[in-house]
Amino acid sequence: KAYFCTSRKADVKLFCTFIYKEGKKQESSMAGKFVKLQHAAHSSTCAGKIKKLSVEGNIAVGKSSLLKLLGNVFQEWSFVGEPLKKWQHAYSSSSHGMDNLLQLLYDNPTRWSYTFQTLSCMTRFKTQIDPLSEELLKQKQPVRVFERSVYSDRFVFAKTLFELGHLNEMEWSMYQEWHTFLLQEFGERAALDGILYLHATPKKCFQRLQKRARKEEERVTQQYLEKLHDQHEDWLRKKNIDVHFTQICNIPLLILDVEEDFEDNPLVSQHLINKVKEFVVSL
Ligand code: UDP
Ligand code: DCM
Ligand code: MG
Repeated sequence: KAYFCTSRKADVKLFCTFIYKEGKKQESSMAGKFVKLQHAAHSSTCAGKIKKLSVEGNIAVGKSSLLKLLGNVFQEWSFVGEPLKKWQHAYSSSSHGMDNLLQLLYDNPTRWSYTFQTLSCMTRFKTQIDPLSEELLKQKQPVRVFERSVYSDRFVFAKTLFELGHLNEMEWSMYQEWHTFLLQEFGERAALDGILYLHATPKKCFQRLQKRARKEEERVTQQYLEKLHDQHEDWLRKKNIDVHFTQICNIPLLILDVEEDFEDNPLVSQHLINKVKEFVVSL
């Protein structure tokens, strides 16, 4: 009972000791219960269920900038940026200057798309099911905001790379199979309560991409952003792609128009903040 209200390490330890002393037979059935309780503690606190959101949108539309803006206002919320560093420095000990998977992806997409999408989705899964911190658990109404999700990994990026011929039939089938399996296994823990969809024209995203000037993205074309834009629209607005995961089918969606710069623009920023606040309260 105590465990539903807190995930403090001491409580977990007590529970485990109890399981151990009860002997082998008890151990397995209690361990099963423990795992269930542990899952419940991932999403519940004494006061209420955590609200988990992802910020979706094209490359360079302004997702990280929005997270930063929200972080300044809602300091008690938890924010999880994309694990980009892990993609730029993947397994460096085993390679010779070959550890920047983002660079490899754009240099030779047909060779590296499957590898990249495997790593990006794996790192994302890990962060999306991460247990809540003690600090977050203490809050009356905890909120966690992710930059992108395992859903956009599949329904935007992997799908696009397949349609462009960079994932072959076998790689796309394998990807879908393990992605579906992981969602079946971790579905509840990876579930989201809402999506913030940042919308701007591909032209604007391309301008922002050039302004940011990430060296790995030098080869990214506006045409590629147009394809990703259409994929977002199909998935989130038109809802005409086959998303067979119940957790994501009818998820509340807030579409934010960010064509106009919000960075360093207090009026536009305040408008976005108000909209996000209203949306989160409504969930
Ligand atoms: N940016 C901008 N105006 C905005 C929001 C973002 O000029 O209103 C710039 C930001 O400074 C960065 C680039 O656009 O140089 C891409 O933004 P971000 O990294 O936030 O995009 P993401 O890829 O995370 O969506
Ligand atoms: N990216 C990708 N596939 C994914 C997720 C991200 O190819 N499943 C790429 C797109 C961007 C970079 O990673 O080049 C990070 O995205 P952003 O700049 O939108 O934050
Ligand atoms: Mg970003």
